[in-house]
Amino acid sequence: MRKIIHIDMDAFFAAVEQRDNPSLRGKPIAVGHSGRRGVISTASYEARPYGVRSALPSSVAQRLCPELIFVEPRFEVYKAISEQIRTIFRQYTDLVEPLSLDEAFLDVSHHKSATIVAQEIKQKIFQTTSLTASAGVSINKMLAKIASDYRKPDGLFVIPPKQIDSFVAQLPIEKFFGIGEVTATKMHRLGIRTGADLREWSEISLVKQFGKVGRLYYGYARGEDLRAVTPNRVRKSLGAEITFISDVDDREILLDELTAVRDELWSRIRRHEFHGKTVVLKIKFDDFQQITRSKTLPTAIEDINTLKSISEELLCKVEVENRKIRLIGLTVGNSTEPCSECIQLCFDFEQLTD
Ligand code: TTP
Ligand code: MG
Repeated sequence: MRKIIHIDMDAFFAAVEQRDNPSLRGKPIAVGHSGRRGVISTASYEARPYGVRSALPSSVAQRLCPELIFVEPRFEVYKAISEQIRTIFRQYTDLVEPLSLDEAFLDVSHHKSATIVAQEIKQKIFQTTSLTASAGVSINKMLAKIASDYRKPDGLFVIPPKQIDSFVAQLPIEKFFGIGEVTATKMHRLGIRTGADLREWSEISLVKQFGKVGRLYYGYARGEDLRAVTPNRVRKSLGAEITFISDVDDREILLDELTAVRDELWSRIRRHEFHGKTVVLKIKFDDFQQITRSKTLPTAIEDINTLKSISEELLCKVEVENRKIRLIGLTVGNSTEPCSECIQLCFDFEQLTD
């Protein structure tokens, strides 16, 4: 049996704004543009009793809650925090499936207690970001997602296997993950209001009413969801590169630069515990012509000396004499495809040759 956690930050954008501006704390705020055509991204918990919520036009929100304070979104800040929480998730499992900036599924089946992991993650998120998150714990994604919503904000709710049947039976169908407003309305029309009602329906009749997805609903009514937690980013390669402030035409200097790129790449490889067999050297000339040279080993590169000798060997294969070079890059991957995720090193040429 799997152990799945769903984590979701509370009033995410709004909580961040209240964190960073104490004068907004305890007040009804909406993150979004206040203009006539503006739409709200989210609202603080103080604004929600007025009916102010995500995706509402700003003008409507203002009418519902006259003292509502509008705050412009700061996406870079939300993205940075999202990265911070994902780093915490990865301390517990590789199987992290982010659904958006502020929520993710985690498969922690290899841990003894998913509940303790969820508690620890909530604590770490708070220590690191001063923000609260809610967590749901159960045996599959659907139940974990419902559970995280159940005790918001700052909640932790566990649906243990023995309680699944009774929990699902009393659950209003609009609370099921994946049943949106349109489906819920249709179900209401059919007299399906709770999990128990849904359970009365055979698989074939649900498919007749709702199409293929009816099969999923049939499982939902029984607390079943076989979907795996799938990390959506499969890293195919890691790379580093330098664009020179002024073009380089000296092999010795180029070798120095290659060393700097290689050291940066190696630290990334270690950080990501990446195992690649193919090294690709990329060189861009001053006329923007770009060439690559690559070598594939029978096994993954596990030490920096191998990376060093291969990268220098590849550089020897490039005719650089009498040509000006503006960029040098190295990638390690599993295939010979060029790097999709190279990073630009932020130091300039003069500093490197000191
Ligand atoms: P949610 O997790 O749906 O909402 P929330 O975190 O604000 O509140 P809750 O405590 O109920 O989880 O979405 C996360 C963020 O995504 C939210 O803060 C703002 C953004 N968002 C939008 O920009 N538009 C939308 O329609 C929704 C639903 C969210
Ligand atoms: Mg949220």
